[in-house]
Amino acid sequence: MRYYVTTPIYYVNAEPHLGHAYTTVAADILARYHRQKGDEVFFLTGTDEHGTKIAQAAEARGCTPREHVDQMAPKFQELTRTLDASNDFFIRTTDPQHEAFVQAFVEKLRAAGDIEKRTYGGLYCTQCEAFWYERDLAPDGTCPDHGIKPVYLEEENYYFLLSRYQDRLSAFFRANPEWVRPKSRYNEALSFVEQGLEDISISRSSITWGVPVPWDPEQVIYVWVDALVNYLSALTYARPGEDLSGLWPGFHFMAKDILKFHAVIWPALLMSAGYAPPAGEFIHGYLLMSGEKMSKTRGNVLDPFAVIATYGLDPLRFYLFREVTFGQDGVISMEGFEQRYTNELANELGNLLSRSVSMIAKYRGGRIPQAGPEGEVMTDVAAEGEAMVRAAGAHLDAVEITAAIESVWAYVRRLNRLVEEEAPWKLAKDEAQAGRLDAVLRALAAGLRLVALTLYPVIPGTAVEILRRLGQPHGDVDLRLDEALWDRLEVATVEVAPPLFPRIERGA
Ligand code: ME8
Repeated sequence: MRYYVTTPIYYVNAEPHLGHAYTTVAADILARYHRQKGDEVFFLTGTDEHGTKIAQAAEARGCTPREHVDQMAPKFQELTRTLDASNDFFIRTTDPQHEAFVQAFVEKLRAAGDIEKRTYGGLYCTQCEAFWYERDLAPDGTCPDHGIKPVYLEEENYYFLLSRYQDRLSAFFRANPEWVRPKSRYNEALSFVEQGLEDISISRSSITWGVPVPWDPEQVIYVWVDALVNYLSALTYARPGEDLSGLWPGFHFMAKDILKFHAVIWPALLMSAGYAPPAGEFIHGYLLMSGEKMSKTRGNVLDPFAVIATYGLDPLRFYLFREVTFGQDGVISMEGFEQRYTNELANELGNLLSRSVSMIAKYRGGRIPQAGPEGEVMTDVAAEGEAMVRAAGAHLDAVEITAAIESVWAYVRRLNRLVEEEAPWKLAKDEAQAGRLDAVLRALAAGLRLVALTLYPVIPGTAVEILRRLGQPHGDVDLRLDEALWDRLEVATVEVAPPLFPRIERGA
């Protein structure tokens, strides 16, 4: 199976923030999961560098757009690395190969007879890089996404005849009821299509920071067309000498702010240019801080670099997907983060590993016991562990990241109960119970190994560390899900080491 997965390409008008980190980690979780299944995965992320919004940001900083994007793009690349995202390529829309591809793409729209020159005037929000109808604005006339007033803009531009695609889009939606998820977003996009589509301007004459329209270099291509096309262009030059076009169609992740572009305009552009529509799209909700969407324009952003520097990467990756049901909006806070860090990561998972490893060290000289006849008493724990692996997988197949984590966590708690119920420290005092103690210690190691393999997509560093401390192989092939069987536990020597999640030092 092929799995081509993308994030939005982020605007480089300001610093990267936690909202960007969120989508990148979501796509990374799915990319890692599909690699564990043995799929051929290609994971793309990148930056959106043209358009008015970027040109204005550059002007405000007193530099040229080129200087601006060359300073900002590396910060987004650094975020990708800091998040340990396993992306196969990072695209910048100022890459010359991308620009050439965009020009060829709009030529295809023109060859299909879908481009016309017209004059249009309307209210334009630079932050959205989109026109708004007055009826869709907030009562005070501001853009509902950014809280600022759009400005009137009138230009003679090239139009893409989106209205022509209404029937084909409706038919595509009806034939593929799951192509946009969750369902509420599918319904929203479909109703947008069925309300009647208007043609859209796909060029700008008032700005110069963009890809020139090939047949009229006085105009530049509308930044959204330029941006969407990245999902195709990247495949032509991500691996020099290799054409990856066969990976299309891809699966897109994004938040609901850019649903219409991806679920309505993008498939129509693809149809016009002769490509298949996307394989699917998952539209997640907003991370909210104190009840408001976290956004650069509103200035209420959390700096992912700072959180990671203080607490480490995996606690952040875990918290975002544990706390906020993936697909819904959710409030995040530092207090909530610290609570989950302490209660779940440090106490439930971290302690389970420390206890298990130190009991194996203390009672069995650090060697995981062989499977013996008393192993029978652990059949329930074994069956539940393998069922947990399947349940988490089914959730990830359905892009239910939060539910997948919940399946694993119920099992982490199950293993903690096992320790309490069996009280290995008591078994250790009775020579007659030696077989049972072997079985319990072995079960803890086997269970933790399954936990590590299933949590790997979400907290890869921690998962590999758990396997390492249990003396288990942890190379790419060892992480494959077909290895996630109870009996694959190797008899190995464990390593006693400091807590996985150290206590948070206040005021440090
Ligand atoms: O829209 N909660 O770029 P952008 C959750 N360049 N996700 C959030 C978020 C929040 N508070 N804030 C941002 C653009 N995001 C275009 C995309 S794609 C061809 C072009 C994430 O920098 C989320 O994925 O404004 C959202 O869709 C994206 O960042 C918007 O990033």
